[in-house]
Amino acid sequence: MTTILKLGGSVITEKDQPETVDEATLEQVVDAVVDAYEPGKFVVVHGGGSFGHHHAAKHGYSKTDGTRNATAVTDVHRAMSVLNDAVVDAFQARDVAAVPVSPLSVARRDAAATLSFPADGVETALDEGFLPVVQADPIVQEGAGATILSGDEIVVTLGESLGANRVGLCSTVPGVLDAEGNVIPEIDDFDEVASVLGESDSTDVTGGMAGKVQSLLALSAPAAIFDPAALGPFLRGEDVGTVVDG
Ligand code: IP8
Repeated sequence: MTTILKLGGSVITEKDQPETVDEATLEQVVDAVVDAYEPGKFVVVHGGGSFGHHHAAKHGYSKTDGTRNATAVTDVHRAMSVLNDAVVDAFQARDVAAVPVSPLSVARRDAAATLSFPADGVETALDEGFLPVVQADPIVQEGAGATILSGDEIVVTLGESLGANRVGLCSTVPGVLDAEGNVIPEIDDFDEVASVLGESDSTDVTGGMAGKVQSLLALSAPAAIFDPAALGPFLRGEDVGTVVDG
């Protein structure tokens, strides 16, 4: 049983303060993972929050619009690596053998924007008892320079290649909300919820909740979107938040 958990950038950073970790929430979510942790069975992915998105926005590139400016690539990558260090260090401080994984060195999109992210390094890391902590990152794209690879896309591609049984996205909201603000328990069709999937509330170059749901509908395994309060129950096997099952 392999679990892939994405820690949303908005959860573990102060999204409106550039390059600031939300230390209290990071500690809280790492504690919840450590309580359920089994070596070789978990992959953690994290998004950009205030470390990645504002650099990407400043340089004018995104998941779909590329750049050939090398500084644009390194500005985002280095900021994301600082955040990755904070997550890895939080796990190591709890005696979990967390190691960093950076897609920039191995992933690419082809000219049709189809993603390829070889997972053999992550698989070997799992077999060796490590906890891979994978950062959202810029990656190269044929014909476009570099584009942003979101944590949601990483969850989907690794979820497929590792045959993950449980996929969770820990977000700042308790799930996908309907027009009245209630959590939608299950989504299996994007068109049914398109009208309520609003814009993200901060600078977000990868599509906010709509992008999240679209990515997750492409995944074979069901994926849950929930907030930090539901992380412990999710890891204990309970149904929480919104389940996206394409
Ligand atoms: O926060 C994009 O990942 P997300 C992060 O998962 C960057 O959408 C590098 C801007």
